[in-house]
Amino acid sequence: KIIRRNYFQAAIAILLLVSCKSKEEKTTTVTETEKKPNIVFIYMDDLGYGDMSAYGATEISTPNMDALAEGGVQFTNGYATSATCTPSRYAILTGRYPWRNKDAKILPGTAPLIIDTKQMTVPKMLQEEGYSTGIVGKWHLGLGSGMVDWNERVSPGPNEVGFDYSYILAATQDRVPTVYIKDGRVDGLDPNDPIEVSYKKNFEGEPTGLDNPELTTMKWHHGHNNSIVNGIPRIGFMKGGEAAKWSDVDMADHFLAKAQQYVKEHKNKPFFLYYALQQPHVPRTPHPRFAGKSGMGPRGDVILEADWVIGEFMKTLENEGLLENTLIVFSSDNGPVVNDGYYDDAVEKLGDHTPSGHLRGGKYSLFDAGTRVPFITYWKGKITPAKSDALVCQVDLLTSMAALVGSDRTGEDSKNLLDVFLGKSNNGREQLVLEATSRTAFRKGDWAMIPPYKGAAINKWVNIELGNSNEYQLYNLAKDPSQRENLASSNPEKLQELIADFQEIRGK
Ligand code: NG6
Ligand code: CA
Repeated sequence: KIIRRNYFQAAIAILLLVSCKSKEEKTTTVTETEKKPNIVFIYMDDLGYGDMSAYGATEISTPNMDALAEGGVQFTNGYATSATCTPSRYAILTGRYPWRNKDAKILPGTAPLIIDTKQMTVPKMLQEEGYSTGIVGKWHLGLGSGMVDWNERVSPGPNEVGFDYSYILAATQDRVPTVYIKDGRVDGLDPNDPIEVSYKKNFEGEPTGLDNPELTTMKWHHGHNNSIVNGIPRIGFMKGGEAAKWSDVDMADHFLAKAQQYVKEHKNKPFFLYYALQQPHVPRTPHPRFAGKSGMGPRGDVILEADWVIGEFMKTLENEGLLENTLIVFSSDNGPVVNDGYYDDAVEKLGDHTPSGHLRGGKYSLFDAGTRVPFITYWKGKITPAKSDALVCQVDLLTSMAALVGSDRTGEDSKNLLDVFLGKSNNGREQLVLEATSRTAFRKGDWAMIPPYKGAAINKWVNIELGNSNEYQLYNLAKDPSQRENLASSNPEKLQELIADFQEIRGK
């Protein structure tokens, strides 16, 4: 009997070896004998290409973000799909261009979930490969399927599209409901003080930013004049849920603690953590430890706060012995904006800082600063530090991460750029469709093409050039990264080439 068992065990061992071998040939990166790496996406909200010292900022210092850039691959042509949040977040999770989904635009806090629960996502793919999956931070992809009762479990949401654990803010820091939601339930809700939320009308007797400016500690500039929470007027109306309301100044610490706890609790099994910070989106509410520290007003202060948070999070990975087995992808969901609806000194105290760096435009823009963002991959001991000018996009992460962990899942618009992300190759994408508030443009090689669009050239509220023009625009980004010289009429062949390729993907 014993001998038979030994034979049996030996046979299994041989089978395992053989299957390892064939897997190895197929994928190269992770063999069955190696523990699969943890994957962490650190995703900033509205951090611009020029907001980090590693990307050229001289007026602000971001040592912890820079450490990722200096120890990893720092991409200089790394893109979000979109110049606003919801569509970029849709794409990073689904590997699908957001303009394929008509609902992928800036969502109110009451919008239904816009990811189909049958859709493949990064966390679902990783669940299939045995990963624990968690999200901490900003969601902004909708919740529920229509009429949400915030006093019941809200679903479908992150848990239904691949996350085992979710601790989120529903939409944005400036939108109601201003509460955290843990696995679909409002955290800390007192059942005797139910929450009501509306984006249509106020609840009787509730103060608003419009009617009660005397109750606000931060003044609204445009929009943002509905319900007041913690002295800050928000978008949308909310009543009740007093005990569950978040503290804005503690949000960074709060999410950090959740992210650290997640890492500690899941370190024995491969995990994926999508850590979506809220900075430097409005309202900018630095913890008092950081208030005034940048000399640039709250926008600079929350960038310093976020930098500190990232340093603390990295320390946790290090102390838990996980750094050598964790791939970190750091990026931002869209380009920068200085005044996004509140008087918060961001404009007055900006000084010589240029959040867009040398790029044109910003958040909401089809010019490059709308979508070209800081983009870094970091893996201690595995990635050789380098700067890469390969064209990469967040939409590529699904297929690339699948290749990393040995899954054959792919995303509809997601390219396998694993070797580029690991710094072994410089062969990025050839082309990329860019999106800004439902308009699209095209990048191919060094060239950027913006079709004609009606609408204002500049959004005066936020003071950003949107890219709208009656003419086609064509720029050579290698020679003219600031998109100053429109070459459409002097280079009609290039223009036609880009229009044709663009239309093939985008449809006419
Ligand atoms: C806009 C808001 C802006 C910001 C943005 C979403 C107004 C006037 N402006 O509608 O402040 O919240 O939506 O930003 O309400 S994003 O980064 O989540 O896309
Ligand atoms: Ca954003």
